[in-house]
Amino acid sequence: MNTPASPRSEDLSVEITGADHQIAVVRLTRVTKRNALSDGLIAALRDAFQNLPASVRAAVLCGAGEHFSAGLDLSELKERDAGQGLHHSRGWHVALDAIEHGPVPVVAALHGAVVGGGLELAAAAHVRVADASTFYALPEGSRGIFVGGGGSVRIPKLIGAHRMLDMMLTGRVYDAEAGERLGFAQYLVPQGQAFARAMELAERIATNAPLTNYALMHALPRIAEQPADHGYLTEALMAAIAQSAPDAKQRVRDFLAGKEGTKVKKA
Ligand code: 1HE
Repeated sequence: MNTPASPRSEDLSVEITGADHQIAVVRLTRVTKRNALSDGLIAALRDAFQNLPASVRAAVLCGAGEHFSAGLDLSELKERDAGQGLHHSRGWHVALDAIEHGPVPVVAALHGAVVGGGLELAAAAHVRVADASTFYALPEGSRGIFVGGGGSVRIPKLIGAHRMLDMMLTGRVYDAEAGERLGFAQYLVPQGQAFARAMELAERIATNAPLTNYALMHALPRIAEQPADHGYLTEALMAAIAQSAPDAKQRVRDFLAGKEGTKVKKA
């Protein structure tokens, strides 16, 4: 068995900000190692997302320095045998699941290298904003390893299995523009603006009804994997629960009363 790593809280900062403390900013701060994801940093990410304060309605995940993340800490790889490698990967699954299936939507602000395990981490977020300096790669093939942080499940959902296969076989690197076209990021912004845009989006997400956000994060991806008739039933159950929340009823009343700011506006 692997000895569980102690969380390296000095490599991660968690700041609760925004009106009513509704936004958590979770920042990788291992700048000198390009935010390479050590066991301790993965444990710190897991703890941060499993213990968000109840006031938080949305989170922004970002990296300090020139890069979002250089992926797995390769200096730790050389010490692992097969059994330890298995448990290591399972540890990543728990940490990244705390992001994808946690209590609130997560917006990732990407820049520079989004590479290997860094891309696996970004893929666990719900919305990705990339600035023009962003590049995406999966160099595992050339390092003699495999993805281990849920990337083989999440990345094909973003860009298709055939493109992921090509990236891993050939070492292909996608730039920010191609990455947005393919589906790595939903937003592409000028260099240096990913964090500000991610904060705007998180603040907007935080104004939604919490139960609807929860349904979007937890039911929508599962419905996509269900046979159609199961999906319709899950959708109907989720719709019934979401619309019966007192908060939802008030929102509809506000619109019908013509309250300021409730109309859908052209972008
Ligand atoms: C690292 C790592 C790392 C940097 N593990 N130490 N990931 C990779 O194969 C990517 C490897 N990294 C790079 O290709 C480059 O570092 C970058 C393109 C990301 C950035 O380049 P640059 O010029 O800004 O930085 P640098 O000079 O290469 O690195 C600065 C320091 O960070 C240096 O250490 P120093 O002590 O010599 O200063 C690097 O060794 C260190 N560093 N990246 C450890 N990844 C769940 S399985 C997931 C499997 C994977 O993620 S495989 C992909 C691993």
